[in-house]
Amino acid sequence: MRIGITCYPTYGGSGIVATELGKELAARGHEIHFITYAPPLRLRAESPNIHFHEVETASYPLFNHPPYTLSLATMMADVATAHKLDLLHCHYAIPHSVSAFLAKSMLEPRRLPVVTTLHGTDITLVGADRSYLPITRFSIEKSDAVTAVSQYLRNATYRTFGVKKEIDVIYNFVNCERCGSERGKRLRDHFAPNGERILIHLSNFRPVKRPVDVVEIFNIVQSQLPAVLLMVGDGPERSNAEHLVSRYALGSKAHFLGKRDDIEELTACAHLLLLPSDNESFGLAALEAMASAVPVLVSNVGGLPEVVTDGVDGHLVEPRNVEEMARRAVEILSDEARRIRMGERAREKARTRFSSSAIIPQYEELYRRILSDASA
Ligand code: GMT
Repeated sequence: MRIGITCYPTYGGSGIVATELGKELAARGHEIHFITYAPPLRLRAESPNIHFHEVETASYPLFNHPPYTLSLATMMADVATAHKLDLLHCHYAIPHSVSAFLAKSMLEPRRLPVVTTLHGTDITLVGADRSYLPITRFSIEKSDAVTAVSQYLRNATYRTFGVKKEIDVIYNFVNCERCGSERGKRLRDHFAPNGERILIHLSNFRPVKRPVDVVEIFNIVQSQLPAVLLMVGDGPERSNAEHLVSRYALGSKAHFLGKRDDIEELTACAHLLLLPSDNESFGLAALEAMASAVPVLVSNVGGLPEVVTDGVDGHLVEPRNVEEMARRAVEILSDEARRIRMGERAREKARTRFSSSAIIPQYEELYRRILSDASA
């Protein structure tokens, strides 16, 4: 199949899922065309089946905000025509599925099916803003197929938008062949030369991720056992988290690494991942850690209970309860045999339920379904 994929190319779960999906589909022989304003971050020239089309937005003194949505729609229609695309797959509803609807309308009577994958904040935050709600609902209803990355998100979409549309749940995935605890050895020696326990947090440091809580949790943990903290990513809450690190004089133990490309190695070097978010429709960072046999300590919110089983492959704790999170972290980190068992079960779950080999065929099946509807 020839598939156009649009996503946010910057750091963020939805862009990562879209990019990895494109790479997996290309490896299975599909022709993939990324259509977005910059090359997606995890995309490298790794397959002749992958193409990138940059959307440029012309500025003009009259435009207060250059109309990206329109430039994107035009590029989608152009690429669909020039490369005979079978369908467009949009990740994150706003504004991508609106642009796709425009592109599809421009090309009529030719039929160009549109798949929209909802990721989370496009529904729970942005889509629920009154000014965006009607157009998001419209773009969901106009998509030929809609998927959500968890049952939680599917239900939240029905609740928020009152749409009648059938929404398929297709969980996020991880390529288990690229993950493994052995990959973390070099970095473990580097960050924890004296055998300290390594805690890791990986996010875009938006307030919803609660990176300041991560520092609070770490402060309690390090008072009870030798530990270091790796803070990976960047975003608006980073300076608050850094400020707390200096207030607690944790500078030698807490490392802010910024945006990194070696996520698999970094995750694999950790003994525990912390994700104390206020909300998470799925929690891709948790899944990536689990695939490397790293147990996870996450909030009991959103789609996280669909990914993590409390007491089996990690722990689910009420958000903002830093004392309880710290207690659970110390419990996991002070019993290495139990921690390893949890990590093994985490890896097993990632492999059996969320591996690319389990999930990608679900997307392929969905594409086939809408293409056969389209030709009916
Ligand atoms: O988490 C973010 O802030 C980024 C956001 C995105 O769309 O890029 O992530 C959402 O999509 C990810 C991939 O499906 C999910 O793993 C995250 O849980 C979800 N974030 C939230 O729901 C807050």
